[in-house]
Amino acid sequence: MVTPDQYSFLSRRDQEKAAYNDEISYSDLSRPDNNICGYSANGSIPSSTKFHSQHLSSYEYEKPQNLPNYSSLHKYGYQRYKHRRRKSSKGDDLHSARDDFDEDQRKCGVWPALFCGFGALVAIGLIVLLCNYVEKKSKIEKEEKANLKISLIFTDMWNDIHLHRIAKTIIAAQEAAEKAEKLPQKPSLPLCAAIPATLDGLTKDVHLNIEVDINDIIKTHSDIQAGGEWKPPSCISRHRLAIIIPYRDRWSHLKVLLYYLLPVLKRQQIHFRIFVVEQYGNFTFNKGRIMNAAYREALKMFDFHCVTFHDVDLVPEDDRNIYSCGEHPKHMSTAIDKFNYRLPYEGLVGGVLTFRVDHFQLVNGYSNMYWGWGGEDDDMTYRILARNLRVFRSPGNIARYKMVKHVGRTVSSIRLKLLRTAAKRARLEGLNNVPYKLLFTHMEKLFTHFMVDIGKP
Ligand code: NGS
Repeated sequence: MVTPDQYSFLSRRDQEKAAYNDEISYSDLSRPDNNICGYSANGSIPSSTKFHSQHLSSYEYEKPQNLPNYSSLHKYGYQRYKHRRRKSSKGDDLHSARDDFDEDQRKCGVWPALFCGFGALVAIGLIVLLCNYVEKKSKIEKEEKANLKISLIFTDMWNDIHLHRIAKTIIAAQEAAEKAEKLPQKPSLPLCAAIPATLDGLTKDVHLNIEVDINDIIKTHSDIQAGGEWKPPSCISRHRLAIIIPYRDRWSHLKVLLYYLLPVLKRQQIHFRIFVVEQYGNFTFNKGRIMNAAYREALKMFDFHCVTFHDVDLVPEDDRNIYSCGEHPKHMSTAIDKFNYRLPYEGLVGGVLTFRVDHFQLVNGYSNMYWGWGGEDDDMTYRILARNLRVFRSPGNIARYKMVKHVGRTVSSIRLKLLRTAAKRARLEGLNNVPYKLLFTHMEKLFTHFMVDIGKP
């Protein structure tokens, strides 16, 4: 026999078997199955069942009568065939428990079924909706992911390109910086003093008859660059000067000049370059033309702002006479030994004359018309004055020169006549239309040598 407690622990099938085999001790069954309506999941008893259980406590359970075979029992469930006979407290038989049970089933069985069916439909509907929602969402997510992936690809590509450019710029900058670091960094030099402390002043040691070896001069001035350029190593010069020396067959004079002039220029801390311009051929000398030609050629080779036209036969004696240019053209050979260190006449600018570049161009250079000795320097005086410039003269006590004696110069026969029209011709002929042909340029150790063909008179 199975007690009700044991019965409750049996599986549904075993419970049905026990019931079928009549192995339940009904007398010990104090309370009925409270799951009559089948929807008391949490142990709470539906109102109709509660009512029954209250009454069932006093019920007498009877052995089931006329039980169907096990298969039909299994099919319809034990509860539907459990016969109960209810007795009132007064002992009256009211009606069979089966009637109650059937009534309960009518009350409880239809609505739950409908409710369950409706619930199932709702659940199925919800599931279908949920599935659609999930499916759509996953589809959207997939598309979004795909789009995102594409956009990310393009973004990555763009970033790559952009970053590549930035990286290239950075690398180039780094390389430039590294390169700049590797280059020797020259410390910025101070400006040279206006009156250098290296000046010696007047020297009595100028000797024009000395024998000078050009190689000795070159050795002494090995710091002069080929072409005759030099600048002070310890300061930035205040003056970039081109010295133009008109030349013909005066090699001995030139050597003496270089011998004395180069140390003077260095002590004066001038950034200079020396140009020796030679007239080609044996035609009469025209100093004006070759000086104009040399000026034009020198401008192509050296960035200068002062230019000195220097006779080859004049040697400086005093380094305080600075080879610089200023507000007016400067006549530097004021005092020549030949003239007892006095100016022979007021308008003389011959010998050594320094111009600012713009001044020389303003006066249109030298006249091209003076063939032979004399007159071209006096013509320049007129040009300077015609342009409202004055001639600045270095003081005679420092503007001292010695002149090498020379003979055999061809004198210009028309020089005085030309001088009458000097001011008028200044704009018409000169630097602007000097006829010449540069035959060669030699970069000598101590100077640049121009050979020019200026034609003939
Ligand atoms: C003048 C010349 C100048 C010359 C000066 C000094 O007479 O060209 O002597 O010459 N003027 C004329 O002939 C018109 S010097 O003795 O220094 O050779 O510069």
